[in-house]
Amino acid sequence: MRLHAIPHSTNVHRVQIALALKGLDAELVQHAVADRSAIRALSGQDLVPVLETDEGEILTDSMPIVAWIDARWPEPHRLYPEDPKARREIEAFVDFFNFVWKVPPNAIDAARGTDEPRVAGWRAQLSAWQSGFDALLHDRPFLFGDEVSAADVCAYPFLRFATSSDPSDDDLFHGILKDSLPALPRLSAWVNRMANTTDVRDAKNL
Ligand SMILES: N[C@@H](CCC(=O)N[C@@H](CS)C(=O)NCC(=O)O)C(=O)O
Repeated sequence: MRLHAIPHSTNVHRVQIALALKGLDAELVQHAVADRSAIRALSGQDLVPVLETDEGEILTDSMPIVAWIDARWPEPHRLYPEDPKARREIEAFVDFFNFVWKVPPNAIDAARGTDEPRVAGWRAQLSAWQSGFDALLHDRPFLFGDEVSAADVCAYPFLRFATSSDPSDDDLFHGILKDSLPALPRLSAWVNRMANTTDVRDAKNL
């Protein structure tokens, strides 16, 4: 398999984590941020991740790629549980994260320097959601239970910036996350747990 990426991509990181959890390897193909021509030629769109499977399929969009990996390699355990109720809860979390949670960081990016009251409002929203994630971790190690699930894979590449102190990471979007996400205790412990569980090395270069 070949995984197409750009440097510092949070959405690529999700796929790398899923591959690591399944004990799989994929060749990482890094593209320049400013030149998406090869990605477009391969997949018909400009965004990463793009996964080229061994059968020659071209897959786009991080969480559908994670779901594809999970269905194809269910061992050592499912990231999307087979039980329909548990699966639906995790799918709902993933939809919330992709379609709702991602709005404020992008809005902060757009409004920064021009509309500080709105920026403060978006930051307050992100901070409140941190408390909600922290509450999910009461008495359990991962967001939806005792095992890592697709919810953890979805959120970790973004929420890990709550505890990041890497001065060499000058990515603008990561800076917004660092400034906006309080490092609450259970959430910080989860970030460490995820880093150890997934064992994805060199994550800052993804
Ligand atoms: N829904 C897509 C979003 C992919 C996405 O936004 N990828 C970013 C990198 S993290 C990208 O390619 N951005 C380039 C751009 O916006 O020009 C997914 O989850 O994979």
